[in-house]
Amino acid sequence: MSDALDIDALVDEARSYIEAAQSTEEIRQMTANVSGKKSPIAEAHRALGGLDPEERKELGRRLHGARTTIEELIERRRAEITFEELTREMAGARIDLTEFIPGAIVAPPARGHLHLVSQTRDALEDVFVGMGFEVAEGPEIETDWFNFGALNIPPAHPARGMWDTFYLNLGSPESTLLRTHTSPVQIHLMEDAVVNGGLPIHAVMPGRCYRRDTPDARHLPVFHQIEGLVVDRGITFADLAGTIEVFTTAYFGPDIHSRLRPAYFPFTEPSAEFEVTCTICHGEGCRTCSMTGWIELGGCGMVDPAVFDAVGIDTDEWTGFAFGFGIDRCAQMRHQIADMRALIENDIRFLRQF
Ligand code: FA5
Repeated sequence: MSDALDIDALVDEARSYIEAAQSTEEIRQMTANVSGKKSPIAEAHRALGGLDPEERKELGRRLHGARTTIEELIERRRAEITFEELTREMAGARIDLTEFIPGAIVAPPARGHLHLVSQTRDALEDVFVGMGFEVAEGPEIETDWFNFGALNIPPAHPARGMWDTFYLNLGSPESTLLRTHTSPVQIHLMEDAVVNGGLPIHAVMPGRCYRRDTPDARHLPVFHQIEGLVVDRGITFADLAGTIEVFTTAYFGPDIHSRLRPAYFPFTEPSAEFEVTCTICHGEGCRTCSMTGWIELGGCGMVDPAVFDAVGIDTDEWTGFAFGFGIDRCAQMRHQIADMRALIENDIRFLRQF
């Protein structure tokens, strides 16, 4: 008992029991065996009583050290086992939803795709980029000047009635509004070109527009237009008509043609309405095109000199044309959608067809 090796062997034996324990229950049993009342260390303590005082003091100190070591080993193993058991329990508690959905493992979740209007905007941009146009964008919140004034529509001009406007702070000195068309982006581009020497301009400008229009089969209060602007030397109406026709056949296919009909816009002179063959009846006449065989897509014309004056472009040197048409209307025509409101109803059965 007084041999130091006995105490080391006692600790080693306890250690091997402690390390062998694999569960909370085994830890409980093992603790009783290696440090309980009937454990070898407890017996060694009891045997101290028969020793002389000096020997008892020395051996008592070493036995106390051995007990501390054993208790530390037990606590460390207990912590390890608690962690292992918790980890196992948490893994078991995770709900595997695929168990409840037959075929879920073999059928991955369906992937979404771009909305038809976004796809149409991208396709339109591609056609115009192929024709040599650049793509630009402008703000959706505009001042009165960009949406109307610079476009030759002064305050109280009767033409303002063409665009029923959502004003944001009507009556303030610099009133702001939600743009009613993409034409104000023309003004941004031309002002920028004048300041930074950016003429000539060949650009298209897609974007969202807002009007207090009552929704119906052909109108939404929030819709999309794509604007076109060319400012160069020697530009004529023939360039405009040719551009519209090339675009029409490139986007809608060789059977669909365009025609221009006289119209009025304050920012173009002369102005025209741009129509394409009705894709539903291929020009024969149907309910959608009111038996005319044609569908209106947008407006166009030669840039009015008053607009060039507003932005400071020299009308002796430069001429230009502009057009603006509905992206939603293009999607409607290309995919023969009877009612435009379907585009914003978010019915997944409709949307996933495109
Ligand atoms: C304009 O907005 C002019 N800025 C177009 C323009 C540009 C003319 C450059 C000349 C030069 P208009 O209000 O007609 O014009 O609208 C053009 C097209 O936008 C319409 O033909 C239609 O395709 C689409 N559009 C207009 N309002 C709506 C609406 N509420 N919902 C869906 N599409 C609309």
